[in-house]
Amino acid sequence: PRTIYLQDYAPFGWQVQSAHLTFRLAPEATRVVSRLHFAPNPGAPAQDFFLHGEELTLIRASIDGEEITPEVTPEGLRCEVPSGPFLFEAEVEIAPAKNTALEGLYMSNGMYCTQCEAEGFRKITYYPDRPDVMAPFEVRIESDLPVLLSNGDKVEIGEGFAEWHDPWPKPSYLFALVAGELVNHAGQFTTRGGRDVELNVWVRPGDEHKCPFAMESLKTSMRWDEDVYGREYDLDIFNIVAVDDFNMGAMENKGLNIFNSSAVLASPDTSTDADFERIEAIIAHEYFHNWTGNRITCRDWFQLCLKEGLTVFRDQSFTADLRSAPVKRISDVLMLRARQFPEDQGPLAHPVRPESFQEINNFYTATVYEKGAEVIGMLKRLVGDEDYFKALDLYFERHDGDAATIEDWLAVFEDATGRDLSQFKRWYSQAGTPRLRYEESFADGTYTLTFHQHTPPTPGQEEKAPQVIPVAVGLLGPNGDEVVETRVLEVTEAEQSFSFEGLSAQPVPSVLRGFSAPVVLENDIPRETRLFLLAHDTDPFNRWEASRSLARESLMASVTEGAEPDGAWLDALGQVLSETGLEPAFRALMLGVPAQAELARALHEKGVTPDPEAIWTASERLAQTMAARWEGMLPALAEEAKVEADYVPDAEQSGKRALGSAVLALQTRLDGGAAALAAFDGATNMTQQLAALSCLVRAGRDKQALEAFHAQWKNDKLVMNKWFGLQIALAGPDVAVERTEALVKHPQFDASNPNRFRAVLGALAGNHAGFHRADGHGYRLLADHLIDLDSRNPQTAARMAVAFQTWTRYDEGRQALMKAELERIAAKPGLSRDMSEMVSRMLG
Ligand code: BAL
Ligand code: ZN
Repeated sequence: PRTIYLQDYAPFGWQVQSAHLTFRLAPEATRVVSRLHFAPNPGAPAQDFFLHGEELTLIRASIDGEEITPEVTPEGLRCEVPSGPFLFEAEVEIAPAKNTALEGLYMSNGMYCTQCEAEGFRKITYYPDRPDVMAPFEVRIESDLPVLLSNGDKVEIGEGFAEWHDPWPKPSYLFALVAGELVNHAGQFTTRGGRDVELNVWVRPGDEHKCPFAMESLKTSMRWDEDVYGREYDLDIFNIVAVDDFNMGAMENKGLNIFNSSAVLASPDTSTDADFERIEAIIAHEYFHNWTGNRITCRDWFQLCLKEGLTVFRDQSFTADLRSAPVKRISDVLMLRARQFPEDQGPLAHPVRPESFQEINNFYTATVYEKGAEVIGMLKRLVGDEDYFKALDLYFERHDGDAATIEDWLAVFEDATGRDLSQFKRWYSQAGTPRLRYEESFADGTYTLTFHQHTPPTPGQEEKAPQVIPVAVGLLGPNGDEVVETRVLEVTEAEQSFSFEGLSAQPVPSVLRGFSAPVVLENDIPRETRLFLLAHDTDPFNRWEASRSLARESLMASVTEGAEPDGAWLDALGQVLSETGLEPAFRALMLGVPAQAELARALHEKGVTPDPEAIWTASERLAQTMAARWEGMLPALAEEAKVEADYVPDAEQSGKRALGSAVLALQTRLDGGAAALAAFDGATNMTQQLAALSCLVRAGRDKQALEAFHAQWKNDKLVMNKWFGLQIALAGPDVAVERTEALVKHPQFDASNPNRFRAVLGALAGNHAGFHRADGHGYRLLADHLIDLDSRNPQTAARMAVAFQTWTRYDEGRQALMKAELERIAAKPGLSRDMSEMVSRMLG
């Protein structure tokens, strides 16, 4: 396959002055008639006229009314064109019902929908399908279906047709069309500038009751973007549509966001608190794209982080504002470490702005999204809030309507703040997680911290230069009082010292507060110091971090030396758990212990080959010890976690339920499932029901509860995904593979639905000890299903192949087995470009 390079960027030779599309919808033979007004692009180099187009049947084409016979290849169409402006017209035929890749125009449960990012529009018609070509679109849809939607504002809706006009020039990846038997949950929003906006959440009949939360989240997002970023909505209508078959979470198409139904439908009976929070965040994320992505888009796909990193950062800030900022930060870091660190530290490592790709779909990664958001967070920390918003105002003013680059983004910050960001730019170009270490000295009242940084090599990048690392530091006195409040130190050199004067005694440092940079802190901080920070740190993140690292070390000692869980840590943590002044959600997080995959990574970093079975055993033992040690405390915690009021998925109630679920998990270790059975029977919402079911699965007492759950929810696809996933994700290592094998034969398993596929095979990949079973059956099962899915839906298959990215971490036997599966996938005739790129990168 061809590799595309950032350095080869060249503008398209023409502008599209307007795009007019007519769709005559039919499942097997949809006709798309396009009328595109082109004019030469004055700044572009000379080039052939080439339009992207894949899997299209060309019916006819003309230029200025004259029929032409273009040269058609599997990638597109080439023809001679006049030297001035011209009208290009074409008619093509496509088969949405046969589109299993879910890119372009496809069908889901009898409805038509589209997914065009990144390069799906070329499966709809011939077009310069690249983000720097922007045009206003007029769309006419002809169909007997009752609801016909596209981007922008309504022009006319009549019997069997609808016409839409989007006045905002947009790239083709933001095009959307929906047609189906849908019902709307309607709402209204008046912007602060006085524009009345019609809001709709469109769903299949029967799902109406699952819409109100999404609608409220949308309004809250619209208000927040006005209040915090000064950004208003710019059309008279905003539509959201829920679709069952969708590769991603959701898509920010201009004025017509299309959502995976899992990211929009919510009700207390069927959704957990975590689902509600996720839905709120995704609604916000897609809405925020209207400015960061749509009004200002990306020049090319290498700049994907320009819109995604910024928009993730914006949705994270939104959730932090609405809920608990410390809890949100800890959750985000957990996610970053679970998903982005393995990527950054393995064969798939790539810069936040990659420099080459074969298939752009493979770069919708945790690095582009989550590390991309961390980079924005660091920039804000470095320049301060006031200058950050000054720079953002300038960004919106200067680049509205542009397809911009990272260079544009950084120039805005340089111009608004006077800072030189040339070194900071390395965060965009250097892959890998920087390592940071510090040394302390104290003399004559002066305390000095000396930092050392380095970044290990990553594929294609042997040498790394020092990066700008904002390190938030506070100092605590020997009695636990804070003697120096949080200060952001800018570490820019490989080695660099910072002094604090006028101290009466040697302080205890609290370093990297709030996880101020996405780095690995390599210090072996003494256990006593961590216990001290756990007890006294005023920074909630570092308080949590102290406990987490003690947990990690305790578990690692268990794995490598068979050590008992660390009693001093458990006692100190017990103290924290009984601090009723601390919010329940925070205490619930404190009760979490490192995931088994996190331990595997930590062991690997220490030069120890991780043994998945030993890690599982140590984790189980720790949970058992926690329960026994805190037995006396559990009833009081359970009492505190009780919610008497009607169900609301807000931070306060969710926090209490999270604490209650964590307590129930410990209780189950003591009573073998009695309390969990009672909780399951008495559950009044999905959060409680699923928490109880999880406990029963872990305890191996799940048969009846799983049957009851199935009987209750067999007709609800989203809830059934939980049923499928849970019993694999939480199964013991000896049964996870067998359960997966049984569930893929279940009549309700449907590999063509990405949510169901991920629920089942993703759960297997996430069950560390089960997936890494020594005989390799887990590997083989996943590979079988990836090969099968790749022929129909390469995008989802390739993304799930990352389960193999850590293969070199394990023992020789497992390495050989995983490598063999990767090679088996690679050898499959007709393998997609998506999968072939992923597998070859992992094999190195
Ligand atoms: N642009 C793809 C989906 C999202 O990041 O919002
Ligand atoms: Zn996004």
